[in-house]
Amino acid sequence: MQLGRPVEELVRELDERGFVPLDDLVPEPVLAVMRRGCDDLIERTRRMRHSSQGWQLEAEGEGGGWAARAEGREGIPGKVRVVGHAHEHSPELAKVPELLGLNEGVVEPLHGLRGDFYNSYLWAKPSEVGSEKPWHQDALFLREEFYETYEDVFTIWIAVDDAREDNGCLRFLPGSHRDRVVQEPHGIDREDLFASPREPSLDIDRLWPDLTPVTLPRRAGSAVLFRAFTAHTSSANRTEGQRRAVSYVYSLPRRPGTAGGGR
Ligand SMILES: O=C(O)CCC(=O)C(=O)O
Repeated sequence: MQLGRPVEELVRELDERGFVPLDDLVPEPVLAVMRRGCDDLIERTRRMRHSSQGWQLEAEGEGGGWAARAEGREGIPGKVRVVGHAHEHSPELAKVPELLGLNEGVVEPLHGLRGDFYNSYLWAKPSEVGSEKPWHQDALFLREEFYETYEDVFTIWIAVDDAREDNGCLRFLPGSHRDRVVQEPHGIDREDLFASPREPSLDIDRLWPDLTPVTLPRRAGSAVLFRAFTAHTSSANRTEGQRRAVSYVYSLPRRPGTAGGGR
């Protein structure tokens, strides 16, 4: 696997900023496999009316697809926002980590140990109605017990289409990971996150007044790797094209000599 830059440089940048771009990570034949996997999952949602926890459709009205799912309202068939456990539903997306050698070629060099595969997601950001993903830290979704075995996660987010500012590329808040504090969004029940009609959303100006967000467009086949505490967001997609992406998440075992139990 070609990371394109010296590993020490990537590790330093990841430590300082909480994310690191990985340019041209995916060769065209593997990107073709990913496109097929995404298309197949999206096609299946044409027959869906309601979201489940794993398959979230976009929806009209306040709070978009997140609120509609929590309130049992109908979503828009074929306009899927996110599919969790994507590898369990798509043989194509399931084989990508192996095809790319993500664990031995990316996780191990950057963490020092291989990770444990945790989950994969299709982030479909469909045309016209693709909704904003508010500022959040993925650590919010990890339980306390996680830190007994693991110290963090690496999410490897891969653009399947060009991700631009106008169709909802990711934005990051460099340095927001440093304190390893999970910031709890207002109005959220931590024990039952998915029941809340309000999607977790952080007020980054109040929480991190000294940090400045950066917007990170990615060409199809390029990726970004980020940590669990790194605050990030993506804006809405009002364009006529979709902005598909797939993320592969690895839990990072504690390295020898680092403290166990809790963050
Ligand atoms: O792709 C997106 O729009 C959001 C991705 C995201 O928030 C994540 O991978 O945690």
